[in-house]
Amino acid sequence: MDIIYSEDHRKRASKTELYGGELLPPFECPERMDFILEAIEKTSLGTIHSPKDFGRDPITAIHDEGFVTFIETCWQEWVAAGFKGEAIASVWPSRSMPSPRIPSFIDGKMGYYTLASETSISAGTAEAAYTSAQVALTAADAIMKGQAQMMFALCRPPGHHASKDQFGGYCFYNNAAIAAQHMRDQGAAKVAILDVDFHHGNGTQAIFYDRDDVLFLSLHGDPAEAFPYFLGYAEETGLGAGEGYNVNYPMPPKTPYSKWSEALDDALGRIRAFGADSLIVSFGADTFENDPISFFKLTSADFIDMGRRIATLNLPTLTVMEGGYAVSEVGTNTVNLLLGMEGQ
Ligand code: SP5
Ligand code: ZN
Repeated sequence: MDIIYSEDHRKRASKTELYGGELLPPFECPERMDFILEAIEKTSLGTIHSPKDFGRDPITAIHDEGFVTFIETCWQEWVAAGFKGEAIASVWPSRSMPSPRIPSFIDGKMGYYTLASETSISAGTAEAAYTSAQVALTAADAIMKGQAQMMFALCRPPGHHASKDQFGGYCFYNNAAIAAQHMRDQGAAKVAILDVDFHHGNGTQAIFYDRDDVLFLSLHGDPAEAFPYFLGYAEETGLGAGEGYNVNYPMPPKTPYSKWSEALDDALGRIRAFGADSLIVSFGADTFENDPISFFKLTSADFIDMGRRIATLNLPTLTVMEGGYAVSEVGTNTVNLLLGMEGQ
């Protein structure tokens, strides 16, 4: 399976994550890619290619124009305001002040466009996020041109928490959603997005919630106990034309693969019943038992089986990298999934 990857992700090198009231080095760091590249090099998985540039239009096909402009200009405005740290939101249009207005001052704009304040914006974030979307688009495009049945988009920063007009959860542009829309525009009638990152893919769910042409399924830590807390419950099944096209599998702490894979099998059955003609896997290695911020109990070997089961769908498949944090196994586990998909 060929891989699309760009060194531009290193431009996203934020120094701070708001975690438990402290500003710590971010879990979502450039070294994650080094672990994955190192593991890929040890296999004969495929060739690594640089992304093409599809421009800004496929990004604004999913994201609000004002939001994209905000991502592009946030850091400059933050610095110009005289702030010394990285850009972090501190006030929101919350339940008791639900204003639809977009403030003109950057501190207010931050609140409008942020969904979770653990994620700081810093120099180079916009450029890295732009290229990450191009990585997903390039891989999707190769599949749609029939150049490959399976592709791996080694995206960083990740994307599945980013909604139409909000960033957070380490995500800025929703790479999987952007790729899904590109597939639709290139002739795929029905696209399924299977999100197996530990966290619920709230951004992807929200983006496609009222649509019946993109089926979204997510296996994740129960939002009552895990980020993003405010979306990802089983009763969220879609809206309007999208009713029945959103499927959530929240699972409790310590869920082992024996339980997790029952949900996977159910999801695969629904993808078959939907009649998807292409599949996007939002893949996070943070379901691993030793992930520093998650609570499932998958082992490295489980990722091989996961890949094998997904491959039984026999669909053109784009795997998009989402989360999975700085333990060296993030490389092994990612490669295991891909090898499993290839039937190895
Ligand atoms: C792409 C992705 O995986 N984003 C995840 C964003 C999670 N950010 C919030 C992390 C808070 C973790 N709290 C866990 C407590 C562990 N003891
Ligand atoms: Zn995650």
